[in-house]
Amino acid sequence: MSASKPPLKLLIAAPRGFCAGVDRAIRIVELAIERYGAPVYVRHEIVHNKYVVDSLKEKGAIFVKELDEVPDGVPVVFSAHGVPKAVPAKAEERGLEYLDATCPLVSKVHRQAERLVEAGKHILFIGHAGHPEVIGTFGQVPEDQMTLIETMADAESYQAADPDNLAYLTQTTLSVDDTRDLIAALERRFPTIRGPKGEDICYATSNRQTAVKTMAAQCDFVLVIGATNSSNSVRLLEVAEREGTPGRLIARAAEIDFGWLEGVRTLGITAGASAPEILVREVVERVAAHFEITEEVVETAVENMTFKLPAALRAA
Ligand code: 0O3
Ligand code: SF4
Repeated sequence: MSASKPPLKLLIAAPRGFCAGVDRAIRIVELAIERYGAPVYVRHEIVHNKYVVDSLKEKGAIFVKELDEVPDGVPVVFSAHGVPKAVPAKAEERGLEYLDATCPLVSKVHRQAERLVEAGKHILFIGHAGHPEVIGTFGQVPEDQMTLIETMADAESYQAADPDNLAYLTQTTLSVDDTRDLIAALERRFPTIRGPKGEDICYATSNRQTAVKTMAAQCDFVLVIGATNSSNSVRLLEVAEREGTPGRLIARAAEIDFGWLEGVRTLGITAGASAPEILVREVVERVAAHFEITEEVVETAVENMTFKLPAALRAA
């Protein structure tokens, strides 16, 4: 007779997983393959998730790092994170058919950057160096018009040539709490600095952080499903850890080390905006093979956001 499994309560955060921008970006690649036939090239991972990328590869997508790897005469999709202006300009120069899967909320930040520069402002951009969204947003304006602020030390040490002519913008997937502190420091040092009307941190990022924060307070351990290069997913683990709950970021269920769950009675599960729900179920199933589980959802918001497809794909 097999020994009975120990009990484990699972809390599952809501909202979690795909946001409207990710849904739209994946749909754009799928529809482009239907419309133009395979292969369709995609510049950069469409979203930062290997499972998503591999599924689209199976359907006929080819992923490349740079536009010059795309042969002439085939369509190319730009990823959800956005691209510098030079990228579509180069595609046009080469006569390439392109579809822009940049999330509309990232494009909104691009337009704000352009407008602020037109108004003569110098922009302090709060974000993480090297991230594709940051590279894309910097590529909307002349190089000397935007400065990256990554840390509190950057915010405290930035020397402005014209302190009364500053504005700030942010990456969409930052920590809500850290960004609030950075903005407060900038506003204290530069009282006339102009900020965005709404928030640049998007609804999906802030909703997932609120949900994981609430859930983590009730858990002994948290599993965040997402990639290590996924900014919003990495932030979810940080939020849980700051609530005092240890956790791990995992790409797939196979990465779970059951040593992590020794003595854990309540396990929290969430997923980044680029992680599909099927990976959440995979994790629940692997955990259920070791424990007698009960499942409960911790819901802090209901989302019903959707974004329109590009006009080229809307037509019948
Ligand atoms: O920007 P991030 O690394 O979080 O990107 P992901 O993981 O692909 O998630 C989608 C979010 C996005 C496209 C930018 O806001
Ligand atoms: Fe758009 Fe936010 Fe999703 Fe990024 S995380 S793709 S900004 S909705």
